[in-house]
Amino acid sequence: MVVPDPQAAEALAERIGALRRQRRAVILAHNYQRPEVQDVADIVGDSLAMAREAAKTDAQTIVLCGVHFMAETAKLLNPDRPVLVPDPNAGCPMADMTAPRELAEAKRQHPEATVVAYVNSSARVKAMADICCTSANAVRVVESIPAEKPILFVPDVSLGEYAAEVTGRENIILWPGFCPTHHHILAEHLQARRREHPDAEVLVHPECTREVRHMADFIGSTSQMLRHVRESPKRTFIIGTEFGVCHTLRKENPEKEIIQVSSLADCPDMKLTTLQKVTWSLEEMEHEVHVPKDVADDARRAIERMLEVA
Ligand code: CIZ
Ligand code: SF4
Repeated sequence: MVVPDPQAAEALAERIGALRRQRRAVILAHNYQRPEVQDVADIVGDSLAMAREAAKTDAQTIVLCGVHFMAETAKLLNPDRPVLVPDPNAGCPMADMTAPRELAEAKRQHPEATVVAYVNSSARVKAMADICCTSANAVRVVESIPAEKPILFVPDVSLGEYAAEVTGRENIILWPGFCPTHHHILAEHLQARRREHPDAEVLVHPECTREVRHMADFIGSTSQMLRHVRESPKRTFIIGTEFGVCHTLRKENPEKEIIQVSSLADCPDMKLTTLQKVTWSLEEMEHEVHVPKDVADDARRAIERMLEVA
């Protein structure tokens, strides 16, 4: 990761502040963004929180610091305003593991299945799903589907497997997608951190492998981890997710010790967004994200169904 020069970062942050006022923009940053990008954002959160909070603002432009599917989600919930991404190359390898044509084929093979799409999927895939879910509500979404109905869960095998474990559902067909960053977190990393901090509580994301999940004290999304650390009486926490979230955890809990599980828990796509690119994005009003209207209408319906049940 490029370490920013603090003076240059300060000058860029000031320039971003001036451009934000001039453009009447709101800046959203995902919990996995670089610390200095989180610090210039108006809203820091998970993908759904960012999209929903943006909808409440009267900003004319939305700048989304995250990856492509998050910008699409922000566009789905804010169809009348431009949504800009500072780096159009920032994608999500897991979202790319379900191509619409592959899903169409799987739906033909399982015509009776309810398709659940994790938000980490393209708008086209969401549009082909019956309902979406996030890592915070996957269990509730699965529980909302009648027990006799098979479920085709895309794209994350780990989140789908986790929801199956918690609900006891056996009729979930899992897609073989995964997050390379979360699968870089190994059982031996957790063991090593636990030896160093025997009193710590271990929190992991449901995108982690089953072996890692089974070693944790708490399994949850980034928003759930943030709440858990805020409310827990413990003093030390080992964090098993992309390490960007450690920035907010430390800011919110200065008296607590936040331990990153492994330096490998780094999402290169998330780190493509830099302060310089946020500045350019506001200067040039680029790169605008578009979702075709027919796709957007169907994808929004799948998100709205999720919001009704979870
Ligand atoms: O929904 C999100 O933003 C993701 C991808 C993870 C999380 O746990 O917040
Ligand atoms: Fe995708 Fe994993 Fe990066 Fe999240 S951390 S954007 S799931 S590759």
